[in-house]
Parts: sequence; C-alpha cells; structure tokens
Amino acid sequence: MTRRPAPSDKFSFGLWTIGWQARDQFGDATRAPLDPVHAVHQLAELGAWGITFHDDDLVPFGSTAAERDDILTRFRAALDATGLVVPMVTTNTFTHPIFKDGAFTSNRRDVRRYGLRKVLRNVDLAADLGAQTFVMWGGREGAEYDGVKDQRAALDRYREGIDTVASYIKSQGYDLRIAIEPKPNEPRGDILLPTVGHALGFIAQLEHGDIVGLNPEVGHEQMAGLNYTSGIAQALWSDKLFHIDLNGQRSIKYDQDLCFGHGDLLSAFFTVDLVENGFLSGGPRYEGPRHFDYKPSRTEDYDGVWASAAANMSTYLLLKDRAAAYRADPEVQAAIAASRVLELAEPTMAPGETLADLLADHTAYEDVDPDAVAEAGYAFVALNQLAVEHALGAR
Ligand SMILES: [Mn+2]
Repeated sequence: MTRRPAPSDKFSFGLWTIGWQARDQFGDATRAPLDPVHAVHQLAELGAWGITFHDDDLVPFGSTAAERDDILTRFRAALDATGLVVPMVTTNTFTHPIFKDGAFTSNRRDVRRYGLRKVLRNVDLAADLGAQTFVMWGGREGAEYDGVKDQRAALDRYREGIDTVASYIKSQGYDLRIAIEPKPNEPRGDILLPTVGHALGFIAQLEHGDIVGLNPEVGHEQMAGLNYTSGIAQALWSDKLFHIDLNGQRSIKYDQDLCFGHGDLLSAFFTVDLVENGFLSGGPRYEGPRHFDYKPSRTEDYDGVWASAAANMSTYLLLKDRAAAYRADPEVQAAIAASRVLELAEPTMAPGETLADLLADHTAYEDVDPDAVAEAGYAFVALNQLAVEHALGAR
C-alpha cells in the first residue's frame, strides 16, 4: 500500500532531482526541461514540504540581473501559492568549465576568488528565501593525479574558503549553517573530504566550525563501501548532522542516485529507525528536513518522474511505520536485552572510580576466566532477524 505524505513529514526535494533531464556520460537528455514553477506545484500536490536548489538550477548561469529578478519573482509566487518552503540552498561550483579544477581548491587563484564570490552571492539568496542550511558539495575539489595537487595547500585553501563563507554568514547575522557533503569520487577521480569521517576531522580544524556541519548522502557513503547509518550516527553524536540526502545505491560503483530504499533496503530501514526513533540509549536527535537527492532513472518520462518522487516519500513512511513497530515489539525489546545492547550505555568505569581503583580491582582482571566469559554468545543474529521480519512487514 502506497503511503501519502503530508507537509508535516518534512519531505524536501532538490530542483535538480525531478528536474534532471537525464543527460549522462553516454547519452543525450531523455526529458524536456522542467519549469521550476511547475516543479513547485507538482511537489506540493504530492505532499512534499520543501524544495531546494543550486543557484544555477533556478537562475541559469550567465542570466542578466533583470532575468534573475524575473525568475525569482515567479518562483516566490509559486512558493506563496503552494506553501512550499526553501529549507536549504546550495551552490553549483562544478558545471561551468571555469570550475574544471575546482572552485575553492583550484590551482588558479583567480578561479578561487571567482568561486568564492559566486558562493557568497548565493548565501544572500539562501538567507533571503529563509533557508536554514547552506549545503556545500565540492564535487570538483579534487584531482585525477596525485602529482598535480599539493594536498597541504588544497586543504589550507578549502579551510580558507569555508571559513570565509562562515564568517560572512556571521557578519550578516544570517540564521544559516553550512553543511558539507562528502563524496569519495565522481566527477573527480578523487574528491577532497571523501567521507563523513574526513569531513568531521576537517571541520575540527576550522575557525568558524561552530556553524559548519554535515550533509551525508546515502549513496556517497555506500560508494566508499561505508555504512550510511553509522556515518550519520557519528555526525549526530558530534552534533554535526545538519542535513541529510536520502537516495539509493547498489554497492560500490558509479553514483546511482536511485530512489530511497531502491538500493540497500535493510540499511534504509535502520537509517529511518535512527532518524525517526533516535539512538536506543537516547541522546541527540535529527530534527531537520528529510531531503531526497536522487535522480529519476533515464528510462522514465515525466509520469515516471512524479511516480519516483512519490516512491521516495512512500518508502520512507512505510519504513517509518515498520521501525516504530520494531521498537514497540516486546520480542524485540527482549532480544535487545538478551544481546546486552543497552549495557553498552553503562560507563566502563564506575561512578567516582579512579584509575588506581580499576588497577586494584581483581574482579576486573585477575579473577576473570576469559575462556568462560567467551563462551556466551550475543544472540545478534536473532535480533537482526526480528529487524528483517519487521522490515518485511511480517510482524
Ligand atoms: Mn547530494
């Protein structure tokens, strides 16, 4: 049964997702351009809450000031008519050939200055439209060859660029936070800040890192063979999960941008479980948009585009139902107890215990029979099977 969303579900879509004309490395576009105003009305009709965009998705690169004003006026009117919001804006620093060696980390200083200006101009638009998140995906920040990019200088320039944007946001008093979107490769052979972990380490080196966090994307982490749910979990634990990009990916290959749940479905189940229900032991929660960054397959016409947009939201809501049932099931709770899952939330040291106390505690070491302790199983498979059965709707 298809689930129909409401704006309160906080689903948002990139204009570049449903508006993708399906031009790829090997083939021409299979769909006509999509009018952004039509996209707003169609998404609202489907029950979405928000729309996001790169500057160039809405205002074509090279538009005059008058053309830009006209486009923005029409777009704002569509937002007002539908109630759709713009929770996030991002900047295209990858399509135009000027950015072929990157924007913030191009070897050319004039390109870096141009890139910075393009981003700052878009920060003003983001704030003006009421966005709270400014995503930065540095798709061209990287290289194909190890000898062409001085990594120390590249990271220095990346830090300089992000800090400059963050400092501008603060100086203008905008209620806006930057979310870095990691990706391991594509379009560059290797991209800087390839994973959630790399980006977290980078943010710790920033001067204005307090307003810089992450926008992890399902497929980007999975392209690196990593676990998306544990990636967003560490970002959440670090108070850095500012935004999420949901989609589907099937194993380590090119960026597929499938519908959410059309890749690793069980991983999607646990992603929704974490986003909707939080950690088993409590703690920080993600409250931001449920944003889809996918591409309707090249085989689809516009009926297929809107069916795929609806599919993302329906699958998410179905998994939300399944995850709620999983958490509420007494058998699951018993299995969680049997697997000692919540015992992990208990500090290893006792309250007030000193290092000297630990070293003097014979029950912690000298009296332990490691072979006897090792005999007991953890019953993790039984717990995971309950998750599978819930995900399948079999419970
Ligand atoms: Mn994305």
